[in-house]
Amino acid sequence: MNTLSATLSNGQFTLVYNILSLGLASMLFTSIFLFVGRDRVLPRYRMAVMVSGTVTAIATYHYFRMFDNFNHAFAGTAAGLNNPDAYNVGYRYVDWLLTVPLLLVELVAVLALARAAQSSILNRLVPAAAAMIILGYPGDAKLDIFGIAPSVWGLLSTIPFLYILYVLFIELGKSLSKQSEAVVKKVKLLRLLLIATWGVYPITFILAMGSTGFDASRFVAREVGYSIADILAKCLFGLIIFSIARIKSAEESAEFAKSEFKD
Ligand code: RET
Repeated sequence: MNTLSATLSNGQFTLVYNILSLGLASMLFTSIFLFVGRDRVLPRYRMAVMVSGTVTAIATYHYFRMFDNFNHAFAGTAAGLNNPDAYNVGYRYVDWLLTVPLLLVELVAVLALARAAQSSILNRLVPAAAAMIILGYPGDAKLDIFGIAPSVWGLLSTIPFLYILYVLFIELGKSLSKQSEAVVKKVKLLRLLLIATWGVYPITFILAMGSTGFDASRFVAREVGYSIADILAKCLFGLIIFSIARIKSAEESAEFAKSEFKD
């Protein structure tokens, strides 16, 4: 049943193998760094750092599953044998379902907003994030639900996606006036990273759409796109959260600043 494009070349196999391996290493060691570094911020910021570490720890597990699953499905590549149907994109979606709400929690937690503002923002962001991912899954997995095309699932998923961006940029922007200049600078960097990396997911989705059957180059584009976006959206994002927590800790406690920073 496999046509030629249904077979990964050796180069394509190695590329996906390496990118999943890089993803696994990035998630694992960022988790260790964040858990070990938890005490290098004031207690009120520890939750944000712990949640960041939990996000990368959850992703470590899923990257391990994906790596294993990829090897299983494509181990016969050198001999021209593939079993693309055995590759399960569901691991990514379960990973996102757990980690995207947590990423939003860590962002809000590090700002240490008043409790009411915090829950009002999260009560809107978390359901929207869940809807975005649940609606995207049938499109990526090419499930036949009521004959709805993958592109339509993608479009439906884009509605909560745009809503999340709106809340983050407009609503959260209002709370920034209460933060110091150094923190505002970092948070703006964080938002820029967020839009740049979160934007990669729908673009990757579109690149991978197209044909109904398995297509090697689309498959490779999807795995590379999602993996790079994941490394930036989870690891780099978590490390910037850690750095914001340290700046805020130093601003709020002279004793902390003295013990952690030279000047
Ligand atoms: C999908 C389907 C197509 C439309 C859109 C999508 C958006 C996905 C996003 C995922 C973010 C994941 C993150 C994971 C890190 O842990 C589902 C691909 C808009 C934005 C940040």
